[in-house]
Amino acid sequence: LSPSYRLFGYFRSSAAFRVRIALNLKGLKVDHVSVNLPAGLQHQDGFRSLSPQALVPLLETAGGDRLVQSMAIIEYLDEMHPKPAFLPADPLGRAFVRGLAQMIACEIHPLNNLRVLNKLRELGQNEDGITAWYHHWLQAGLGPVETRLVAANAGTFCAGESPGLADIFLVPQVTNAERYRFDLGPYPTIRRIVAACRALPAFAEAAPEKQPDAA
Ligand SMILES: N[C@@H](CCC(=O)N[C@@H](CS)C(=O)NCC(=O)O)C(=O)O
Repeated sequence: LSPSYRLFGYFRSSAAFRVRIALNLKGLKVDHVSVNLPAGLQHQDGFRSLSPQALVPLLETAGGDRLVQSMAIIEYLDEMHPKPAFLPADPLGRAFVRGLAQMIACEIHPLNNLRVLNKLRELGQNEDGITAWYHHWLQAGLGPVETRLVAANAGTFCAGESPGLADIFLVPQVTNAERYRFDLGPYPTIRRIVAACRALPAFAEAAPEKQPDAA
C-alpha cells in the first residue's frame, strides 16, 4: 500500500509531532519530508511556495491538496478516517476537549515557538531570559490545563479511556517542557496522562527522537 499522505515536518516540531500522533492513531501511512527549521529551510522559496506562513506541519493529500495548521489537519484526518474518534460524541465533551487543545495550541505554543525565541534573541535577550520566558508561558498555560483536568475528573486520558484531540496536543507540549527542563512536579494529572499516552505505540513512535531526521 503506497502512502496516501505526505507530511512536511521536523523531528523537534511539536506541531508536527501532533500530526504524527494523529496519523499513527488512525493507522495511516505517510511519507515524511523533513524541513530543517534551525537551518531556516522553512524560509526558502521552495517551502514557502507550499506554506506561505513558513511553518510546519504541512500535510499533502493523495489528491495534491495542501493543508496547514495542525488543528485543522488533525480534524480533517478525523473527519476522513472517523475511527478511532478524536472527539467525544456529546457537544459538551467536544467543547471540553477542543478547549484543552486550544489552551495549548493558542495560549502556550505560539509564544514559545522558534521564531518568537529568535526574535527575543535579536532584541538582545540572553539565554537565561529566553528560558525564563519559555517557563513563564508554560506555567501560565499548564496550570489551567491541570485545573480543568482535575475538575473534570479526567480518566486514563484527558477525556475518558481512549486518547483523543487533547492528548494529541498535550504530549508534544510536555515533551517540549522537558527539553527546557521545566519542573512538571505541580502537574500530577498531566504527568499521569502523558505517561499513559507514551505507553501507546502511536505516541511512542511519533516522538522526536524516533524520527529519521533526529539530530
Ligand atoms: N499553529 C501552528 C503552529 C506551527 C508552528 O509554529 N510550527 C513551528 C514548529 S513547531 C515552525 O514551523 N516554526 C518555524 C519557525 O519558527 O521559524 C500549527 O499548529 O500548525
